[in-house]
Amino acid sequence: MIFMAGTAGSGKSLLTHSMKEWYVSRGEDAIAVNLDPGVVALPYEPDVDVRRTLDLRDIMERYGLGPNGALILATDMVATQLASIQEEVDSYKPEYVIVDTPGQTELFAFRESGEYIVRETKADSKVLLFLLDPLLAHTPANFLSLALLSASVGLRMKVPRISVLTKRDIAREGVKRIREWSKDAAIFEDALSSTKDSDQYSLYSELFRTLKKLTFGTDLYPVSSTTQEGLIALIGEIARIGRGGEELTD
Ligand SMILES: Nc1nc2c(ncn2[C@@H]2O[C@H](COP(=O)(O)OP(=O)(O)OP(=O)(O)O)[C@@H](O)[C@H]2O)c(=O)[nH]1
Ligand SMILES: [Mg+2]
Repeated sequence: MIFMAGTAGSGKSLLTHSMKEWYVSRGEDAIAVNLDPGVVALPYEPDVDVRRTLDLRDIMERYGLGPNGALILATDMVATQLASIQEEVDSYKPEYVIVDTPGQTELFAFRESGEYIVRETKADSKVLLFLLDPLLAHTPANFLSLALLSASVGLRMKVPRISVLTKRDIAREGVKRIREWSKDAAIFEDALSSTKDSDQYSLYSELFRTLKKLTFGTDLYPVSSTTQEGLIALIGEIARIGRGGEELTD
């Protein structure tokens, strides 16, 4: 089971679409699950969709809530429906379940309900993809903020996490730079020293070095959901985690 997490607009829904297409085109049974009760349009046809039982407008009226309050309540209500969602998922007998989560990642990642869903769903293996938008992570300080968010989501969810750089087709230079920063603290610090954030140099570099320890050496996987570049490497890593971390031997 593959959970998508990441800031609003980072590419969760399009990657859900692209990965499902990839698996299905290779004859694998894959389904897409939408856990976002507030989404209006999706780039894929969800096989399981919480919007079939949770109507945001109805929740707003019934509980006298505004759109944000209703979205929080609806996201929490998803957890109460986990048994029926699981039943629906299982009825497909899928090999891969790709789970798209609410746009505002804190609704899923920082509330008890999100943790509960990830913990209590039954699957042979689980992995969380944390999507980083290179257009947002374009300065060392922004990259650090997103990497911190990725690490804290990983700590909370307690399942293997892969950090994914999305939109590589439209941010090639940015993706290259970010990968260099992520691999080498000295390159990150060098880039940081020439930005307006350099007054926070020692704090940022200390955070960055702590983060490198926290992420346990996980690499950043650059992908494009539009051209499918990088998808094979990402899917290979998901498969490796699914096998319990073994390397392919042939
Ligand atoms: N060129 C390009 N555009 C992308 C890629 N991934 C996502 N996008 C675009 O980025 C925008 C946001 O993508 P979504 O998949 O909706 O992102 P999301 O994280 O699901 O967003 P919310 O659920 O609304 O927070 C859309 O306009 C996508 O078409 C990519 O790999 N390449
Ligand atoms: Mg989305």
